[in-house]
Amino acid sequence: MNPAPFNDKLDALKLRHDKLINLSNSKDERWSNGVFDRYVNPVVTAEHVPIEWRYDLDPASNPHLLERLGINAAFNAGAIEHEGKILLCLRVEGYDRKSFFGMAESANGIDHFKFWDEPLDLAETGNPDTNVYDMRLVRHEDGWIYGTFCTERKDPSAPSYDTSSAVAQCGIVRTRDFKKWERLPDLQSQSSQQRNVVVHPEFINGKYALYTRPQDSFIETGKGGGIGWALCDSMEKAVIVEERVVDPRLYHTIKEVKNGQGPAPLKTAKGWLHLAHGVRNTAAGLRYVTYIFLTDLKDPSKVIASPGGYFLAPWEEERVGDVSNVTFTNGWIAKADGTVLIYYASSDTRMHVATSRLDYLLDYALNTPEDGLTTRKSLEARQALIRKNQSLKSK
Ligand code: M1P
Repeated sequence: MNPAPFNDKLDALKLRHDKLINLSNSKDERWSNGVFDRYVNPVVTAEHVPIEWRYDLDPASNPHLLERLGINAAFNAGAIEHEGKILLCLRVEGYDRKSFFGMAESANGIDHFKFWDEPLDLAETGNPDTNVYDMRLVRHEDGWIYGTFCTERKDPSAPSYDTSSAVAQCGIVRTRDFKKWERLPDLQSQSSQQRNVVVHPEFINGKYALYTRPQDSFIETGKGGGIGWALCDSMEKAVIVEERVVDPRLYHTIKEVKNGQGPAPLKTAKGWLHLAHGVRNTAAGLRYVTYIFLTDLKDPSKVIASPGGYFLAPWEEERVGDVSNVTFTNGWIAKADGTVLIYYASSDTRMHVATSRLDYLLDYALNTPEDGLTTRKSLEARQALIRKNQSLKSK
């Protein structure tokens, strides 16, 4: 059998890719909790990545049209609305395990996401990043759009036989137009490990405010952990001297092992609405779910509502992937009409969208009972609900 000619193979490859980009999305009718809608298709996958990023398309150097630089996954995207378009800044991971950032855009935020021609050209600081991931994009009132992300490097204090210990810190970029990006010095804090650092969109007492996640080691939280809060004078040389945990991890909750701020909070009439991830351990490994909480409008470090349990967790096929049983979010967008687009990745593999409304999310935040922390309290909350419904029937 003769192999197909180069041009036939290329046409087939392009057709397949175009078909995927042009695939329309629709609400998944299997899901219904009233709080948010899920969608049938993921919004971005590894297969959405342009073929020019993966194949050498020159018949002279690649006559068999073999893939040269494969893409393993596209996930954990920051999100922002810009000039009427929905932009995602994705963690694109090659077969070599290294991630980089790729911008993809869509008119409606639900389907037809298309990557820009080239990945984000991230500059290095004097200390090269071994890996970068999980960008949070924030339009700050100072006029810049900040991107904070995790920069990971080998732990210099690890013994020579230890080839996996790493130090995670917060890298910072800023842009005004998403074309020119300026890399700023990494955040300096007292914590030896920082991931999930997010800039608050407004000044607090004239200072920049950051959500942090101090940890003692790369995987283990140690004595640290929880969503932290810190102020700093400048983003051009961001230094925080004091970090305070404002949303701690707690025994026998969905954030027992660790947690982290998702995207920047959304401003509502009743407070700042936060989306975060919480992690617990199981016999099958860590389970990552997302949760919501509300903080005070004037003092965003003060939690004023804390609905118990998870908001969105791995469901059906989302449960399986490179790191199974994970939902992770670092992007959401509140549109002018009240719609909220919630971007979440499943199992460190692909990106999804869920849609809700700001008033629904506030209702959820204010009216979902808190985790009572004991089975008795939890039972009492459910009994109260059942009895209330029974009394409605007898009226
Ligand atoms: O594998 C699940 C997630 O693990 C890390 O999140 P956290 O810092 O909260 O532990 C990150 O590596 C994240 O990218 C990943 O999705």
